[in-house]
Amino acid sequence: MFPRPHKPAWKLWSTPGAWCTGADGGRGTAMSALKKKLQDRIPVWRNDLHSFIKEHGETQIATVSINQIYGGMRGVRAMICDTSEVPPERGLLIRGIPVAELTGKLPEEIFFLLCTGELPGEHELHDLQKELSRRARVPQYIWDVLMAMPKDSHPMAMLDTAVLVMERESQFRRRYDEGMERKDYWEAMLEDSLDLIARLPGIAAGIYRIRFDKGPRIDSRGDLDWSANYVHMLGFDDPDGRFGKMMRLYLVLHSDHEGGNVSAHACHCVASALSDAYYSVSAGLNGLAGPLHGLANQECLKWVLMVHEKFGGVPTDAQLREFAWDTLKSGRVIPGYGHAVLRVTDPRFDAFRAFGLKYLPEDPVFRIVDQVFRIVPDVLKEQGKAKDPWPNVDAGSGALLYHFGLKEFSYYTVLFSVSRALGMCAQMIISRAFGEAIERPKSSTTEWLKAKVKALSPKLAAL
Ligand code: FAM
Repeated sequence: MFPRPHKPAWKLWSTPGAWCTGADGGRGTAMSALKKKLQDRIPVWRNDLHSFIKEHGETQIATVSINQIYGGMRGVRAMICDTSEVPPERGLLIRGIPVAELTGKLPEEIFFLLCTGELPGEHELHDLQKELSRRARVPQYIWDVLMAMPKDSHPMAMLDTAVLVMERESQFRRRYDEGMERKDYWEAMLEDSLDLIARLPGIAAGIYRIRFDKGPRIDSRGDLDWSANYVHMLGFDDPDGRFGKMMRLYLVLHSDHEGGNVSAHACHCVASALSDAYYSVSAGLNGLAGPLHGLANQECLKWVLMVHEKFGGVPTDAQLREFAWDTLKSGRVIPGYGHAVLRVTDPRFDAFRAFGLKYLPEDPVFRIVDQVFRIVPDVLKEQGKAKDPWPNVDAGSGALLYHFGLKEFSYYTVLFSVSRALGMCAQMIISRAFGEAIERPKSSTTEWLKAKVKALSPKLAAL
């Protein structure tokens, strides 16, 4: 089948309602509660969007400076993400709810919220858990591929490979090839997303056990929720349930962080070419593996442990201040601090810190994390470079994982990935439902920019 020309779907909504038929294409197949909710919501969203774009499509909402072009497009409002937003002075809101109010929820509940804008009711949650459990089995071919990888492969490279190798199972690609109608794209994306999300804990836990010689893989259990199953398959003893609680919190807090961060944006960009969920999430994971993004959590713990080792425990405030300055003077960043968008302490850091204060206040590594929080913002302010001197999500999570015995730093970004897949998938489902266009911003050469500036400035033109 030849690819069809891709017009943004809203341009095709000339007949309101044309995109509003049942998402199961009238086939009347059994439908999950999540799919049913989306099927109810999507026509409403589409009609609303159609009227909005029709009425205001030409309204200018932003301009772009040369600083922004060379500065990683910071602050340029040029994409849509309805699942979550990050106001610089408040931090993460998931569908308008501050993340601090969601810390007692299950990751599955967050996924439902990200997709639909509502937390699931009891029946809807149970139904989603059943869906995930039904799809959780990891096929043998994935293990064969992972086992064939070099022993020193980074766990992120292993996770990414596993995601990519599953592409052969994509329902979106199969149905696209069969001529699926555009109004049904979101439904196929939902199917792929559920398959992927269901399998990720098993795959990620398997990677942990293979990569770090932890013994045979552990099968999932039908009676456990998504995150409890992950903990079970990692193979940790958790007699008092604290590790399980921490992992649930971890998987909630990392789930989404609006659309412009590297992983979400890479995923969105690739998905906009109608690449399926496996290709797109794989692209997002490659971005998450970078040290300025998802890898910062491993870097951060390394830094804290260096402090611990150098001073033989918790240092004095003066020693820590000096250590922080030494890091800056050597041209390195202090990992876990600063943010491209946030201008306050990340509420996700606050949530981890609250957990640490409650469950492991005497742990020396956690005490250093807490001390860094008291000392480093002032050091960064004094240095005067970082626009945000406050801790981000990565500043505290590693110390908690370390406390519970998960000491293999290079695995930490895999945990982040399992959680972030929830947001990436939810964003792709919504973007397919909205029929968003293929991304294709215009780039400029530096010569073009210089000529433009000259033309705009009469004084420069006269030179
Ligand atoms: N330590 C030292 N310098 C820092 C810094 C930090 N923690 N944060 C920012 N700066 C520097 C930055 O390198 C830049 O220096 P140059 O002008 O010499 O290039 C200057 O301050 C201005 O940067 P900014 O505008 O405040 O930050 P950016 O938006 O360019 O970058 C981050 C944002 C997150 C990449 C940056 O703060 C950083 O490198 N932090 C440390 C790594 C980290 O924790 N990353 C995780 C981010 C997290 F949210 C995630 O994605 N998981």
